[in-house]
Amino acid sequence: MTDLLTPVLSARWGDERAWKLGNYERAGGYAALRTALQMEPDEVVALVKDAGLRGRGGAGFPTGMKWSFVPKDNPNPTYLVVNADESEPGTCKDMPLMMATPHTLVEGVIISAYAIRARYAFIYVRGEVLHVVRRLQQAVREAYSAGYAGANVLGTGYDLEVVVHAGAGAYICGEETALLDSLEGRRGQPRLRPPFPAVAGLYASPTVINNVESIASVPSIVTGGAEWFSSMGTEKSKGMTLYSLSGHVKNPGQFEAPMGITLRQLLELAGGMREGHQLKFWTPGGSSTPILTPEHLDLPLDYESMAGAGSMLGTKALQCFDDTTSVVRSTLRWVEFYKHESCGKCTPCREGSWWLVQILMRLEAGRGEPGDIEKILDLCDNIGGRSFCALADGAVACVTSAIKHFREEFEQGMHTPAWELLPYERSTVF
Ligand code: L3W
Repeated sequence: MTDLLTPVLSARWGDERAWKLGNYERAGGYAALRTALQMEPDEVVALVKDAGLRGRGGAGFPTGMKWSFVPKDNPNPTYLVVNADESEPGTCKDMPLMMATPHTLVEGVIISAYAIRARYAFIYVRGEVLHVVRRLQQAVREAYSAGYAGANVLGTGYDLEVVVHAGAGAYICGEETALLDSLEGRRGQPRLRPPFPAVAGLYASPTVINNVESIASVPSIVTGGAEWFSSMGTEKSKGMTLYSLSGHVKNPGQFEAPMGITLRQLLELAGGMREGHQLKFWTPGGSSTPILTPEHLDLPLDYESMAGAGSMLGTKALQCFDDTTSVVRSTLRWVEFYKHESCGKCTPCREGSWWLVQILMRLEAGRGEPGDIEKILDLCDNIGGRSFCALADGAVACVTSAIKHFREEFEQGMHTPAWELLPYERSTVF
């Protein structure tokens, strides 16, 4: 089974002090930057396009295509922003990457900024993770002293400033336009798109925003080539990627494997579900992606197959829940999170998530009222797709999919509390 693993981004995570520049260089680090700097910026963009890299932050938008949207004749500066505000429930791949080998990201930042002709790059890190902020700041300092960043990068005449910026702990700031507002010093709230950031982003200038894993994949593409990268994965979802397994599995953690592997294969790598229990439901990419069931265990984890099953690949945060988990209770927990994190700008999301929590609370307590399920579905219909950003869509995706697959558990909420329905309700997760 272990031959399914393709450690590239995670290859050095176990090495001693892998975060230090010297160790990163001894393992071949920054060779990709030297190669890229000998290419024309447009050649680097073409390479990433040919590789077929798609955004690893959830939506899977083609990275090279996004880079090519940056207008060439714009008088304003172009910016590169890395979205390191990882906070989606279940999502936990970017933080270990930045802690273990921060230079993979820093090298990716410098190559990507060069490709889009940016002279300023920002890494926006989630505020709560001070240890990650410090680790990145140290890596950026090391890159400056070695001449990889700053004025005249490696004597090529290319100047680049790299700034590590810590957010203040709001989930909404992981939404790209709210992140830009926050970076500009304002309260983070989503902007209406279009215009997309690639055209009018930070300070209304062309801005490429990519997820940590997307940018960290760039050095390996420069070194390995487009053909090597696109030889992994499926026809439309290329390359290797980090899958995060959590929940009731024996050995939770990060598993780097080609796109298109199945959850059944990943579960074998993770030692299976905990002893004596069966998988009941799972998320393909954090709580914003509709839940799936054991029936979907053999579906390839790629963008197309997940969409075909009525879900989405998202951040590949595979949260696995066993038969001791109440679907009603876990749905309530997720919606409480979205209610708390709603920025309040759009009424359907701000008010609707509050109402969802009220109804789910009484269903969880076995005090549901006739018509509650229909009320929930009607609310979801009026929340999803009716706000500026995807937070509202994420908030309802877990609810509608839970009702679709486990309606009878919600119906039982009319008379029986969730904690009386399951033999092992004191679950380790919920
Ligand atoms: C230029 C166009 N650019 C699209 C760009 C756009 C963005 C990217 C994807 O949400 C999902 C969401 C979460 N010209 C463009 C264009 N772009 N059309 O492409 O855009 P979009 O709108 O498809 O998605 P999004 O708003 O970026 C991302 C899901 O990911 N998700 C969230 C995870 C949260 C975290 C976290 O913890 N921080 O990662 C998980 O599944 O629900 O559906 O850059 O500008 N015509």
